[in-house]
Amino acid sequence: MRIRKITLREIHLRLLAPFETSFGKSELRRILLLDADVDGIPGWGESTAGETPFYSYETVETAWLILRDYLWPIVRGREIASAADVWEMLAPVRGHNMAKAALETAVWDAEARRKNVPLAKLLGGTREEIPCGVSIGIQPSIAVLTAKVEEALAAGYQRIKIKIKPGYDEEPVRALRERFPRVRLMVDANSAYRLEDAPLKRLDAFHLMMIEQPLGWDDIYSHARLQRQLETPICLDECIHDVEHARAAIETGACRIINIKLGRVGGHMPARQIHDLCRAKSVPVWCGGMLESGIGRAHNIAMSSLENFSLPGDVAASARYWAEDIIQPEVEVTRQGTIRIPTAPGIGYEPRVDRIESLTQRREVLE
Ligand code: OSB
Ligand code: MG
Repeated sequence: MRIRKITLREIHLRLLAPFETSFGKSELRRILLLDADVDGIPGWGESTAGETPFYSYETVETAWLILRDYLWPIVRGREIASAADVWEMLAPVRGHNMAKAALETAVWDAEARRKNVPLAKLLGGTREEIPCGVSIGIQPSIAVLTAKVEEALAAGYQRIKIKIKPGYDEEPVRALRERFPRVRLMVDANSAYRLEDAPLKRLDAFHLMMIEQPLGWDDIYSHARLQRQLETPICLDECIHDVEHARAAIETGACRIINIKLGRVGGHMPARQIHDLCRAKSVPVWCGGMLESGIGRAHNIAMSSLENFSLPGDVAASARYWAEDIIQPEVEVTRQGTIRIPTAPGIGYEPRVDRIESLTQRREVLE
């Protein structure tokens, strides 16, 4: 197959509520969408690059530039045997995984549509539904936080993750543990701590499922030192950009769980490599979220159908984020806190092209 054309689009989507982490607050999402024309068949992808370079060095601007000036020229006019080959083709560009993922995942969608199979099946997924959790941002008070947790549990979500930062850690965790003694609870620090910070060790008292990415975004070594001092498993997010990072983290004991994000690792192929390595090492994985629109969310759901995605991920219902999503149907979560893998071809949800057009702030067509 050949990619005849790609369209880059920036859409703006306002979150229902601001999402606050240790690195900042997000309200209006700027989202880079990519749609590819693969021999006349459309494929859709989303770059999860943020508005700011505070989670990773990539932003909407860098992803756009790398796609236009470096990734598109690599694939333009080339015969591609399978979406599985795109990742290797893009390897000459170092890093910029979120830009790569937008393109790579779009080709997977197109290939699945062409073969008339759900993307989950094409990827080798075995699950019919996936377990879901929620990620709850930093809240103005413990009372508000508790109410948000209550609401998510009432909706059926299987685990609760809260964001923490220095000064907002032990207290909210203690409050939630007292109120919900048996709930599956975890925290995500987004690299806000240093190895010597005492609050991390104090979190061992609360039987958390895991502590996600407490230390430096590129510092596997310090996580290995920290994990030796903690009972609670460490889960790495920011540190894992490819399968060799995952290997280094597992072999040095820097984590016992890995969060896989399509954007951070560069697409479905590298995600599957990490998934397979983790399975071989008996390390469970789960799918992280980046406040995606329905397109990125649909790709997350397809990826999460792989066997070793055994822990509830951060992939939640569209209605937790948006007044109206850009896919049809929207992503819904069952009373049991699961999402059923769609059975329609490709990502399994239809992009609402008219709505996407009306949200588009800028566009560039590359032929
Ligand atoms: O670290 O998992 C993270 C959102 C933006 C950037 C980083 C992270 C997150 C989340 C949100 O936790 C997960 C979601 O999409 O609900
Ligand atoms: Mg995280």
